[in-house]
Amino acid sequence: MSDAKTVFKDCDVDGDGYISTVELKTALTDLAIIPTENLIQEIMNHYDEDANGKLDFEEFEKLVIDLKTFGEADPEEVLEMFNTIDQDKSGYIDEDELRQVMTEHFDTNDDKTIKAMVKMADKNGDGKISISEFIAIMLSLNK
Ligand SMILES: [Ca+2]
Ligand SMILES: [Ca+2]
Ligand SMILES: [Ca+2]
Repeated sequence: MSDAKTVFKDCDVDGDGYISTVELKTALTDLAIIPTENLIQEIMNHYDEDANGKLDFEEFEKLVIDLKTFGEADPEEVLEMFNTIDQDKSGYIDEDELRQVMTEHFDTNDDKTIKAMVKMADKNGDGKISISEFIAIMLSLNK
C-alpha cells in the first residue's frame, strides 16, 4: 500500500501543498469511495482542523490512516454520526458528549453505563473515543 505522502502528492494536482475539496473528490474516487457532497462536507468538518477549507499534509494523513480502518463501514454514515456527536468539534467523543447522546436517544444517563462504554471503546486509554475506535464500535454493533 502506498504511504500517505505519495497519495498526498498524487492528489495535490495543482501542487500548492494543500488538498482542496475538488482534489479530495478525485482522491476519494481513486480510493474507490463515492465522493458525495455530503461526504466531502463531513470529511472537511472532521479533518480540516484549522478550518481553512483545505487539507494540509497532517490533516490528510489522518484521513488516509482512518480510511484504512473503515473496513466495511460506510464513511459517510460513520462521519455524519461522529460529527453529530462530537459537538465541540474536538475530533474526539468524550464522556459528556456520549452522555448527551445516550440521554437523548436511549433514555439513559447512567454514569456507570457511560463510563463502561467509553472504557470498552477507548483502546489507547486517553479517555475519549477517536474515529477509528468509533468505527470499531459500529462494526461490532452491525454484526
Ligand atoms: Ca492542491
Ligand atoms: Ca486545513
Ligand atoms: Ca468532542
